[in-house]
Amino acid sequence: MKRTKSAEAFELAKRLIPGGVNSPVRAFKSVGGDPFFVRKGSGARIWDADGNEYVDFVCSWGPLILGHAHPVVVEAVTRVVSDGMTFGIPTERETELAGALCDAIPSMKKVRLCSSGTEAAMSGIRAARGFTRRDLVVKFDGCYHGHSDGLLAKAGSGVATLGLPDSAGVPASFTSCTIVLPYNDAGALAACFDAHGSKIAAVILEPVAGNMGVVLPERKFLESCRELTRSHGALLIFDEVITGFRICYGGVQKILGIEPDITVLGKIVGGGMPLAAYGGREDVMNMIAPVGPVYQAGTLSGNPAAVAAGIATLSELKRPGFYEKIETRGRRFFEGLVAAAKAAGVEACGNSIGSMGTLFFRGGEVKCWDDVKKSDTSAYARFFRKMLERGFYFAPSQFEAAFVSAAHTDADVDTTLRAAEESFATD
Ligand code: HOZ
Repeated sequence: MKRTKSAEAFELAKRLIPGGVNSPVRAFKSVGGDPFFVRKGSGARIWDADGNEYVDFVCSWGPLILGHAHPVVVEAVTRVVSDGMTFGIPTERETELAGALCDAIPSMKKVRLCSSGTEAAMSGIRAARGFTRRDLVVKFDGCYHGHSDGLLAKAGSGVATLGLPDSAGVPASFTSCTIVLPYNDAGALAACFDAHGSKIAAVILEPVAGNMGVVLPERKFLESCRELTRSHGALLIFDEVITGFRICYGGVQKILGIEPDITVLGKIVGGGMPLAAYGGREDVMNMIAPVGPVYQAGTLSGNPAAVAAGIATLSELKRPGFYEKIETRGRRFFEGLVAAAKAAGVEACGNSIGSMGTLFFRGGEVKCWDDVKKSDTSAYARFFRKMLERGFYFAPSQFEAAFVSAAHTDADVDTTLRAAEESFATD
């Protein structure tokens, strides 16, 4: 595959943009080589600056559950932007989207729209601290809740990919209120509450982790999160930026049967535009200004184009059988990847739920970051490069999820699995 135009674009970008990318996860640092530059997307496919075509399993890191440039979403956005791109004044559609989110997620009685998952998670925590009048926040190793200062402690996603324990530029005092525990470890959480229970404002977690690769929660762990927060007067925050509307219409909390006090949303709810949200209990959300004293704001919050994309996307997700279909395809895809690896004698295991999953290059089971980090990242890098050469784009990191969209067909799954078999056979 020739990528000369991408190479030129990258050289130019590097002169003007740190690392040539506007988010570190876009660099191919851990898989070798340089990123390609994309020009166009349609359905399950993207095309780079040199005209190479790829089947896309990154889907912009999760938002594109309908695939690229879905006509209903494009039409909705086009219609809205011709009437004005931003007002900084309330619009009726914001209430419509808020209503759709609260209807879909029963634990969400009120919701505030903002522009990014980072902002939503940061603001959800601020609401919890304001409500409880406590400072400590518990997060879990390998979970990623955006790049706000206090949450850049043992974070997943690009932080894990680059092997950073935390981030320079964050004063130690900012993370001194963050306690990091192992995911799926109910005992460690109980011990933490024994020691600091009266000072903990919130426990925040991805109820299904997607930012260290996909890691599924154990029932007992989730129940402990709920019971311990409740009994100690702390709040439970589910970061459903990835899982919201990914596994079912609403949060994965619906399937898990556990209700948090606050839910953080992003990605799919913005239909590919910059939109995120946090919401939950009415008494907690009434802490937010202008009703209460917790300040959070944004010029582009509830942006008309982003709201239109979100509403259009949710309306498509409501179609009967949408999730059943995508789940069946996802299962076949992720089980097929693991089977292909094993058949070729490659040590691998997989975690998946619905249309999101990760193939880990290690045997055994993966239940927490300590398990994830024992994966053979060089083997993942070889897999990534071989698949890319064949026209299949996976995340450029072992520590991320792959996504199947409604635009991926059974034939896409078949050709990808055949390419994976070839890649493993030549490893
Ligand atoms: N949650 C995304 C990847 N796990 C973040 C994407 C980004 O940082 O650009």
